[in-house]
Amino acid sequence: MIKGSLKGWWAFLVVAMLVLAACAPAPAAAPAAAEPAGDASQGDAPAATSERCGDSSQLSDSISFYNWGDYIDPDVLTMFEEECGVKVIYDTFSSNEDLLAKLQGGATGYDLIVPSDYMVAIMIQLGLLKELDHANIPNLANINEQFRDAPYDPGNKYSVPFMWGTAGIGYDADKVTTPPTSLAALFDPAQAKEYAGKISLLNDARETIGAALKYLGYSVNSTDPAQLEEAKQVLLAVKPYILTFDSDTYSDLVVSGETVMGHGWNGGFAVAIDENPDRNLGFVIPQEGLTIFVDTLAIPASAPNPYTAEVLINFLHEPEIAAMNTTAVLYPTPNDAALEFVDEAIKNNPAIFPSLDDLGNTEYIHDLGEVTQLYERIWTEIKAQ
Ligand code: N2P
Repeated sequence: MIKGSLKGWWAFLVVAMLVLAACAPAPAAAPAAAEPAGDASQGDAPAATSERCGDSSQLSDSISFYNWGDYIDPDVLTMFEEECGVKVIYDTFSSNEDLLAKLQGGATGYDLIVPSDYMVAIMIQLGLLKELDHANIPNLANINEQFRDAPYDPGNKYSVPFMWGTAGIGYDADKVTTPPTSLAALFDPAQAKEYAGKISLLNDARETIGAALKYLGYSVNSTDPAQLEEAKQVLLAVKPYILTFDSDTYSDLVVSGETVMGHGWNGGFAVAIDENPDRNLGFVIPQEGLTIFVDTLAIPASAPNPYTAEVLINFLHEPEIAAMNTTAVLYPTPNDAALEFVDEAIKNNPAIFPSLDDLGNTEYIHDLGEVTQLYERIWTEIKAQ
């Protein structure tokens, strides 16, 4: 268990982002492609852009960035807009599957997206990503070797790691009898019943079925139909005690007292812990282990402004910029050069920067090919019940 003690002005910005995200209407379609449709909009680009902006004559007027919620320091986007003269059209999604559905549904306006590891593999196979020109992304060299050249994208041909993290359980220690250490807190009906209506689970087929599989002692990547059926039964048995399946506000729910514990990702809870130093909030990776992820910056094959997207990827991996982001969203950056600009209190907080040596039971989600459909079917059944 960890407790937060960090304080920061950025907390306000994160809350503001949450409020904005909550108020924003769900976009019916991808934002319109920037005008003109081509990448270059010579003449319009401001005369003086910083050296962090690449070749200004090739920059588009705007760029459409589709990211997870609460996953950027808004100041970074403003800096990019002001420094490079490119307007950022920013929108958010809540799961890899939603992102995929958006692209498969024919959305063509996005220039920069943030798929996780396994989703990169899926999108490469489907031809949905554009090969990156590494010459435009020299800051790739700042990425820790452990996160480069991963099996989901050998050679980082299509993706650059953005942030990484783990799933776990966040909780209010003043409202639970004992702080959770095991997935049994969520999935043993006898235990979950004690907090009936005060528990949330991620709204994410692979994460949540994966968590139930982990509780049962199986892999989050199980392809065994019998194990998957067992996981489904686990989820159905506790569903009456689940307030909501939610991937965006799980930590707010604990803060507001609507839940006492929730399944979520580390940074979301780390921000809540940090913003509420007077509360007894905690986050734990359960003893059974759970998921670890690397979310990446990638460019859709259909992107109208791929050059500008590469420039933004590179900008996001300037050491100071990556440090700003990690400090705001409290997910660990894979950018080694950024670490000297990150507070010791953040770097040494194991809930924010888990020790990579200490994650033995955690697993990356893998692309399971056709078995994915079985997960989707089970997920639909669980949600429908
Ligand atoms: C940020 C979401 C983290 C993404 N709110 C998990 N892959």
